[in-house]
Amino acid sequence: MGALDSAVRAIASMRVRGAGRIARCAAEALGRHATTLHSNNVAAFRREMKAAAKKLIDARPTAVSLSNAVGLVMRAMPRKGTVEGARKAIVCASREFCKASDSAVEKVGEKGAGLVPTSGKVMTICNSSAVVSVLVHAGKAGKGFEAYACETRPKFQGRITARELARNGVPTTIIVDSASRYLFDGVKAVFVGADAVEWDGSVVNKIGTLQLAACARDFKVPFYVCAESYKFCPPSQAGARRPIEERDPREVASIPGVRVRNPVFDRTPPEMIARIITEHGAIRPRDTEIYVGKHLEGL
Ligand code: RI2
Repeated sequence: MGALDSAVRAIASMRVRGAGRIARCAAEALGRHATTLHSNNVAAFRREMKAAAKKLIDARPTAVSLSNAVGLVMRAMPRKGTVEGARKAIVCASREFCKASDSAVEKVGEKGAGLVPTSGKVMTICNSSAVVSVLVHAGKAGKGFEAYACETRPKFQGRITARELARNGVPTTIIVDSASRYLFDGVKAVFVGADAVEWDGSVVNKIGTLQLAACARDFKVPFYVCAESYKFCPPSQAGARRPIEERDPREVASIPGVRVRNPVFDRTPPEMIARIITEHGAIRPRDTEIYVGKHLEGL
């Protein structure tokens, strides 16, 4: 199997997962794919690259980071000139995206650490590298909070979070998702990642996120979303909602005669979100359109 198809398969099967990681995996795959093409001219090269881009975007439907990453790499490709020139442009844009993405995760960590409480519990769900970055930065800065990681059925990505935090010295407790409300007493803030931030500041993230937002609202504690700029829906998607992926029911259960549903994301409305922490600083959800206009122009 070629590098492109193996990346598509890794993303679709969730062997590579997390909105940032799938974005970087797709960008890298485009770079590698460009080096394998033997197109006779730029038009043919562009056609083949476009087909590859579509395959990658179709691998998972919800995380807008995937189509943004692909879009950012593809727009570097010239319409004219030599195949070599076009190839170089793609390889270079692919590297640039991955470098900028790694640095954005780091910056979200630095900017978000200041919002982490100095004591009490901080709750999170799933595995977000942006959230882990925030909590690890806060832990290193000497904040004495304790992280509560929801295990995140059905794929248990919360266990990855728990391992990553513990490895970095953050005191961490793992709980089943349904224990989150019972154990919410003492939670001072919730931090979650994002697969997509829509034009109005609504956030699409791992299923169960909305329940944590409701707990945060009821207990009057801030609910923070950690999202690099490429998790925001581009201006071309203003007014549109991201499709919510429903995966194979067998990930949840197989019971004869019983229908199983497996939606893997939910949508938290802007009024339940205190701030969205980006690599450019923390913004209010209602300022999403302004932010997108500044940082995702042309996508
Ligand atoms: P980072 C994940 O989706 C989770 O929903 C997580 O919050 C989000 O991506 C962002 O992750 P999945 O791929 O980019 O596990 O912050 O379905 O790592």
